[in-house]
Amino acid sequence: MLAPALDSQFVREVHAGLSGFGQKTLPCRYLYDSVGSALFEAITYLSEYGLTRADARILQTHAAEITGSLAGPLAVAELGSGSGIKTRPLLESLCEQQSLAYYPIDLSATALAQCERELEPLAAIVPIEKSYLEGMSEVASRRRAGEKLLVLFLGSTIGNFEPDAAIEFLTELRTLMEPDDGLLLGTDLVKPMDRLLAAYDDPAGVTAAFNLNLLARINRELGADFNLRHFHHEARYHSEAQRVEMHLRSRAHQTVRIARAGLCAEFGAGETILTEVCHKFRADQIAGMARTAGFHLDRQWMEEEWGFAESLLRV
Ligand code: AVI
Repeated sequence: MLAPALDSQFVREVHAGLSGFGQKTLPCRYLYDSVGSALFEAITYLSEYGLTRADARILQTHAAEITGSLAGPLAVAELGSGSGIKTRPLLESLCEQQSLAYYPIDLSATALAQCERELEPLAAIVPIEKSYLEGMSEVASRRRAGEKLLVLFLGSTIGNFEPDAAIEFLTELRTLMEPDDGLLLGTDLVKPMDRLLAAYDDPAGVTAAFNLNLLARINRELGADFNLRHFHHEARYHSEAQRVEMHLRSRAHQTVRIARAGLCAEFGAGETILTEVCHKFRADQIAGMARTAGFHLDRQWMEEEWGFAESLLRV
């Protein structure tokens, strides 16, 4: 049985990730509290991090083609809407053809409010403050007979899943969709290691601050006493796994007390906490991943300058 202190999922996951032997880990979704979300937004403006701009360029340039194959009554659901800025060209193109229902799904009420402000006149916006799959169940229950659904999963967030979990997630998503529905999936492509390492360890230290804020969040919310100066940010690239890993490396042997988790976590000098995995894809792998999850690849748009793909998958 869990001790009474382990009463929230955050507490339980921090406890599980930082106790015991082996690689310490923390789930990457906890990077995004209000400070972390603001720091992530800042990352998207860094010259070293071209991912978000490449994603937006594809949507801007190819909006009409992307939406052209989706005639008929349509609803759009977006997983992790963020501010909604990137989505604007797609909605603009779609609302020229018809009136539109748009369901942004996000755990952050702040992001949903911002998204509503950004996109309000373009569509009937129904914000859903839930996890992606819970939100999608709600969308499935609200859709009208004969209405097709376009699901947007942009920004290469799929790359932050472990490969098996990505397939499992896409498979579950597919069960909430109907024949002829579309999934627009954004994926960052494999590129030279020096570019990737600069993107995840920028010289201004914004990504370092984003990563270290996770420890600050545990201090704030769980009464821990992490000294942030005793850890440093590290980005590693594993070419075989095609992924960047973000770690927090302990500068010395130390013990950290996490009051609400009832835990004293010990860190050896040089020991790391794995906080995020960011997979990079080759075009053929995207089609394979789609097939395994029960989709087929209908069309694909590439951005060559940074190296990003937008794929329209069909159920
Ligand atoms: C949200 N996600 C797609 C980002 C990425 O590139 O994997 C998160 C990120 N982590 C550090 N920089 C950006």
